[in-house]
Amino acid sequence: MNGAAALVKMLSDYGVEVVFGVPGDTNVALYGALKSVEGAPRHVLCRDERSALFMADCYARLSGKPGVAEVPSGAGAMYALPGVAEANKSSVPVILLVNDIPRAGVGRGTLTELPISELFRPVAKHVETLPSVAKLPEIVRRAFRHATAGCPGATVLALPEDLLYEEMPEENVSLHVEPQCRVAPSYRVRPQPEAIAAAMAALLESRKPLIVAGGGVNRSGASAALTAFAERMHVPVVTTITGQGAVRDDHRLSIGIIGDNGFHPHALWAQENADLIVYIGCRMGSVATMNWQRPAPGARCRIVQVDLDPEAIANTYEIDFPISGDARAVLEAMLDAVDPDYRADRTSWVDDINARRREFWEHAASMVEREAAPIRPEFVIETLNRHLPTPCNVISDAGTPTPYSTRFLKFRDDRSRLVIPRFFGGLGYAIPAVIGAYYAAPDVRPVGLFGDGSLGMSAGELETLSRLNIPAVLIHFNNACFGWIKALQRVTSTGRENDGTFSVDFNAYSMDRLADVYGIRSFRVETPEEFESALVAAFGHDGPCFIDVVVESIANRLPPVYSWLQKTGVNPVALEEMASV
Ligand SMILES: Cc1ncc(C[n+]2csc(CCOP(=O)(O)OP(=O)(O)O)c2C)c(N)n1
Ligand SMILES: [Mg+2]
Repeated sequence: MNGAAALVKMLSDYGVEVVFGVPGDTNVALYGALKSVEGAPRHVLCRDERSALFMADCYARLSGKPGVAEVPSGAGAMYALPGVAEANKSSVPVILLVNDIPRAGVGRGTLTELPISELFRPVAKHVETLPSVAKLPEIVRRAFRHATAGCPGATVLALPEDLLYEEMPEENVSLHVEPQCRVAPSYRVRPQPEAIAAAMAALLESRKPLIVAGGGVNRSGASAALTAFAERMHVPVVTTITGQGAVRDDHRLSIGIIGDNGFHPHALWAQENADLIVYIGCRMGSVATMNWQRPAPGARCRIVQVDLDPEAIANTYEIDFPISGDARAVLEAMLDAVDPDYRADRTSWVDDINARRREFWEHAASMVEREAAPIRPEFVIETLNRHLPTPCNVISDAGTPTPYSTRFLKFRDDRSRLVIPRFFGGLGYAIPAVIGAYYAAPDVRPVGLFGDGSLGMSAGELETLSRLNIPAVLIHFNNACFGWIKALQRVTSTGRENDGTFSVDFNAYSMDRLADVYGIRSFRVETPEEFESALVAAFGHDGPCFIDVVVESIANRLPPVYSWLQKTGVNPVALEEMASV
């Protein structure tokens, strides 16, 4: 057995079902093994390494298993960087295999030579270069352990191709795998009992507590534990964008989202009026705290912060009750600590929040422009709410889809998820990501939401989608511009000529024709009725579909982005000032 075959056998024993990749001059050994080793993972041929990594990222977010990608040396490795960085910062377990140049060429100006470990060190959790074929099993195990243990993240292995051709010695080498590292988190870090006791004592005293669920809750698979804890303690839950979906949207205690992008006024009200806030799996960074203004500095509200990474605790706020541990393990420990006779009574607090929540949704429903053309983005989401199959996985890119889907998309089941790669918000994620989503959950319909700027960066993967017949429904927000940036320029412009916008416009095209080239069922939609019937047809079709929707430009009417509304003198939380919807 050569090194490549041993690698593929180990991937298979780790339960890797699919490897996303792009071939190059250095991938021949690996491809030979992927083709011939029995039980080898399926190889998904991608059209761009960026996409391969985005597929692996989304696969991992939705399956909880490490997403594996492979790329060639040099340019291929460089193109893989964005997805490694996003996965790592979002604590998503991703493993990148770089098929590197043979060792004999190192330092000799070999075509595509690049210091892989130096390139990836700042953006990955762990990077290692294979020094000899006998070390391969060990570094593969380390890669899975680093990806899944502690705070999950991205790991990169540089594999000189000559070593993958070498025979694996039989003596003193074991190809065993560590079964716990097949999923993340591989080791659930339990909290300290004293920390739980202190936080629970404060929570029992609190009359107006609130839980803020961040991305860590979804990473740790803590939805059921969170729902059970919130119900037992009668504590309302708000989420950040990456925590969305942690408690189903129609639950009485699932209030809405906080943060700049798509915030719900009633969720912010709850945050402002709480006397104790439990942040779980939330770093309390710039987005979730609106540049550290919410909670207001010096506010008289006590804070519990739960994070897997103790170094992330109290980094931006003074924390009254720090708890280090896995989100699910902490919630289970807190639930265990509740006296069986305890009866929570926070009815008036929960009622107050829900009254505001109801008022918001009634107002929003009364303001949806159902006739407008170009179509309003909120109409797109509202219509999706009525037609999405249950469950479904929705993946959204930066630009118009983000604030509108975070604010208006509603899931009424426990399994559906909204995935937004929020740490870097790189455009061009959603189209490849629906492919990763499909392999993570083949029985769940993946839906991609993205703008025309984003499409320009990932259109090549329409071929992959078609070739693999992935039954994704792609919804293209076509506004002929980098709308988000155009809007930002308008918000910040101080009366320059040409309304202050600069170098953000495209020509207008019918992009359904592009999908058509690949044999993807496509629709061009300019009116609300056309959108509604296209959605019905798309969800009725079991192959890939592309809906090209001519939407109102985000630059023409402000989206629900708190800081932008504030900058233009609109009160972001006043319902009567909601421009529309
Ligand atoms: C790779 C990358 N480059 C640049 C940006 C900055 N950026 C954020 S939103 C945006 C405009 C998005 O345009 P489009 O996809 O058409 O969506 P729209 O805002 O028009 O709805 C840009 C350029 C980014 N997020 N990612
Ligand atoms: Mg656009």
